[in-house]
Amino acid sequence: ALLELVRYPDKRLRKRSQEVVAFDSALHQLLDDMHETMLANKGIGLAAIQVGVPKRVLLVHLPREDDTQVPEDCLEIINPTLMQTEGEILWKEGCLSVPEFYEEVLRYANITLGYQDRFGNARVLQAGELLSVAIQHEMDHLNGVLFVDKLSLLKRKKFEKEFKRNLKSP
Ligand code: QAP
Ligand code: CO
Repeated sequence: ALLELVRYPDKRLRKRSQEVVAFDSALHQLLDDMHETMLANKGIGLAAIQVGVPKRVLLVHLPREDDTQVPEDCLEIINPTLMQTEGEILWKEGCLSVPEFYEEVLRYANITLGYQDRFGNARVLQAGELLSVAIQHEMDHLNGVLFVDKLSLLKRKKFEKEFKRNLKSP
């Protein structure tokens, strides 16, 4: 089913999400509904709290060279932990919970990630570039952090200004 997106400045986006302990059919349904919701909104990444569920669950589904999103490419990441990081990279980010705003954020260039899949199996993933950035962005959601929190003071002011303007004339 299609779920409703939680948007800034909703307080739920500031919650710390809880570890998943049950890898059951309810979790699988959540993952499937999150995927449907992400694709319907033209997203490439989504954390569970963005649909109002405070669990440490995220999806990253990057498009291929021809810009299509192929179902088997979707990464389902549960209870992630950063095991290793390397370098820095500036990437222009957006977020389904902060529509129509895009700005550059400083991230680790390469990461090694430990996580669990939908069945609770432990996995390790190495990522660079966009995949690395997307995972870091979604992991921040699990701790109640948004990409706009990571902007320089000047760019944060620009965001606040645009947000207030959009409130008046959406
Ligand atoms: C997070 O972001 C991300 O404003 C995923 O109007 C960001 O899917 C990963 C979106 C940057 C890697 C790099 C945003 C869709 C989607 C919007 C998204 C919008 C429609 C954002
Ligand atoms: Co986001």
